[in-house]
Amino acid sequence: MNKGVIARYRGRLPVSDKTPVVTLCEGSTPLLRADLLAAAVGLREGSVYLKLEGMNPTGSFKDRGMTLAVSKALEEGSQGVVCASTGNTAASAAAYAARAGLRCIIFIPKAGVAVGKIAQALMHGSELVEVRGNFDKAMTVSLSRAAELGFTVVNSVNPYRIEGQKTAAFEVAEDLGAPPELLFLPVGNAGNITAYWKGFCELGGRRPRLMGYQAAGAAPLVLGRDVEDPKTVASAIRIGKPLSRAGALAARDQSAGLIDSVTDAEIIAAYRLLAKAEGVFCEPASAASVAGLLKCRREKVPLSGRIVCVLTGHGLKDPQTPMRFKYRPFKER
Ligand code: AN7
Repeated sequence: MNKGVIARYRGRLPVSDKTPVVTLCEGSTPLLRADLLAAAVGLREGSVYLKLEGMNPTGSFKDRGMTLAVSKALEEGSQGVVCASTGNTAASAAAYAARAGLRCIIFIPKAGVAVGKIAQALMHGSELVEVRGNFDKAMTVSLSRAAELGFTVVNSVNPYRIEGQKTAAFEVAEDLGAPPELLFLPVGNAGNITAYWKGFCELGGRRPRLMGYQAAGAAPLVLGRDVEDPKTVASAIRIGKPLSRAGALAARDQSAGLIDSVTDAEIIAAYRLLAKAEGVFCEPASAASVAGLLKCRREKVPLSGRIVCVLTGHGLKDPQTPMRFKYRPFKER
């Protein structure tokens, strides 16, 4: 039975017998073979896999880090948690705080958070503050309010978030029997790429090249400078000043990987391909990983060995984006 990532990886996480474990049985997510995608990039069957992080309890990878961050906040006697979020961190913090009996205060950008994530934050009883401006503004406001309140910040500046999220690397390596050659993932605040790298390093042995993808209109790590007004259809990664910049660049350089960008059109094409060809509905930001893989193919980047694309969040988080497209009506044939 899956009892959550703290139970599964207790020996590799900063917890003790005294840590009250707040879990929703996150982690142990599927690693799905994607043979049609493999064919689309010219590889043989069994070489491309999708890590379905949308199968976590609140529908995103954030739950791995949140179980640890909220458990430690409770252990340390915190009265509440605070975060800024493009939505998924908010939904996850709200759920784990509810379970822990802690207050949860959330700062979100006024425009552009997917509706499913707001529904989750509200249902779990968090106190939602809409900040005029983008995520980066919400982050600034959130940090100063948290300090005033004396509450725990559960953004990925909280080291327990990264500790929890590194468990995804352990699972991928266990499921494949070894780490993959290449691991593709979307990059926003860059906590996740930092966490995967930490996880693979702790495992020892051969480490994958980490291939991180930002949206072209929100690509500070590709441009090498902050983006004042980030723009992309992938609202989860609409971030101009990533918190874990240093971790991301270290992961890129030490793994001989790269951090590149994909356009909104490339993200949407991958998003639709995954749903239609593989039967996997992820949210737009998540499809940036697969858009990155397809871009590598187009640009003739050598692809070999086993490849994992991380799909960070579930498609139902954002039920509005699919309504923009045209669909084929029923026809006799
Ligand atoms: C689906 O919830 O930043 O590079 O505030 O929701 O670790 O930031 C979400 C980020 C990728 C990027 N995919 O991960 C937030 C938030 C999805 C996401 C990312 C996010 P990081």
